Amino acid sequence: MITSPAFRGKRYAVLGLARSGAATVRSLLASGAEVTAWDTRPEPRAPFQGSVTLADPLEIDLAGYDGIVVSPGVPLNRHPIADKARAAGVPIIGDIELFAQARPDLPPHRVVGITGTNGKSTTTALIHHILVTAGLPATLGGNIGLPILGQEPLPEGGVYVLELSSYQIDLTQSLDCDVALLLNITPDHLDRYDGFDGYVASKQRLFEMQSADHFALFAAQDAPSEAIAKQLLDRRAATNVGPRFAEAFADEVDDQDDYPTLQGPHNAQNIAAASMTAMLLGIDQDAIEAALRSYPGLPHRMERIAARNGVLYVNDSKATNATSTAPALAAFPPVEGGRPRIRWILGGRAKTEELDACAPFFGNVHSAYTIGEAGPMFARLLRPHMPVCECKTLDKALAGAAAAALPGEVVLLSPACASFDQFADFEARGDAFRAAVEGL
Ligand code: UMA
Ligand code: ADP
Repeated sequence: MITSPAFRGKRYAVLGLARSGAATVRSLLASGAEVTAWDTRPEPRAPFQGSVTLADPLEIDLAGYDGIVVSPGVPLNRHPIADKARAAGVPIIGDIELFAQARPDLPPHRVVGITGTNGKSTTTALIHHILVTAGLPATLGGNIGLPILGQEPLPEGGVYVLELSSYQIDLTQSLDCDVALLLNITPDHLDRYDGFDGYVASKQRLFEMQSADHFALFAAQDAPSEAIAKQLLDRRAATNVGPRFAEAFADEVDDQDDYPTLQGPHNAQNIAAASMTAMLLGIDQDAIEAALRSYPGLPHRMERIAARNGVLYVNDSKATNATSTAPALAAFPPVEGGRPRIRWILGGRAKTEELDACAPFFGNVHSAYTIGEAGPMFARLLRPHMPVCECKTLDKALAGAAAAALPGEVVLLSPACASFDQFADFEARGDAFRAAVEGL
């Protein structure tokens, strides 16, 4: 685990004791800090009985605390802890900020921070794979599921590759990434922000924390990315403050056919972004290409689970918004002169009441099978374009799609929704899909 003398003798309140909160408490205790910890659910509190003071930070006097460490899943925009901490003058931070504060005592290293609406985990894992293949000590963590404070410190010359959600950036004030990468920005997580502008501003803060000899890398030419890049360029031109500017272009990716786990137009963006990051870190082109060829891929992202009776079953459970589902639909066009071949399972808890990003690829879909809360809304949107079965549950949707699918077709779970209405998370949803396919 990562610990730091910077935390010794300090007092922290930790709110949220799931993955990141639990790792935070362990690191703080091992560093010699005094910890008050809380989770609204009793189960995550249980392991800390006896080792910390268990108390709700909303119920205690916060005077004298050095920080309130909040989990990214706590909705700061509406949770009363935000006002209470402000009133007490105690900073609200997250585990990534604690990592940033621990950095001066770690062996000399570099940090890559990856953010964006879609493609973060793929690109984070890909950058990590390139670095390790090239022989550098590297570790990955953050929003990809692995709290960074739970990782072993790297030896000198190591690279920490951090996937950063906007929630995590909101809780971070001093992370100066050697390379900060913005993949793309489209509407997402709007329940946590004051409109789309608030979400964009959150992403922008990653670059505002960078110093002048570091790189801000942009991989998309969408309007919000360009606006952030322009502000950085203007600021640097006027004051010489802020990071150096770099860009990656998906349409300059050659030989994508040689990278079997990185197919589809969205992965061209991920390849371009990861390759440019590696170049900025000094990795040579041959090593980068070798790693692109051997990248094993991540589960739940366009994961080919099985081929049964000529029907391919694909688990893209991680596609939790319409923009991330669009490339999955694009990846299976009709075979020459043929009819559409996707049987599309979608639905869950919708982020927005539309499927506009997917509309250009409706012609690739034979029929839709809707599930979850968004099922009726999606059925209404899709009926003018394709046959729709309102199946309600994943099991029924898969059974219906599998029974009807003909050889050459693809049964695709790419839900364009969060999973929380019916599953613990996207991984549980993808695992349920896999189990159901295996049981066919
Ligand atoms: N809780 C309270 N009070 C509240 C609200 C929540 O006590 O008012 C407690 C909950 O009971 C729960 C904990 O706080 O025990 C929630 O913490 P969490 O949801 O932050 O869970 P972690 O396991 O710590 O996971 C977090 C990230 N979760 C979120 O951002 C929602 C994980 O990202 C990340 O991998 C992990 O830290 C390790 O760094 C997941 C995610 O879904 C993958 N991210 C979102 C996404 O990708 O769309 C942003
Ligand atoms: P994130 O961690 O940002 O959620 P992932 O790499 O886990 O991103 O991919 C999530 C889903 O988004 C995948 O299932 C894939 O369909 C889609 N996706 C991946 N990369 C991109 C991209 N660059 N642009 C748009 N969609 C993408």
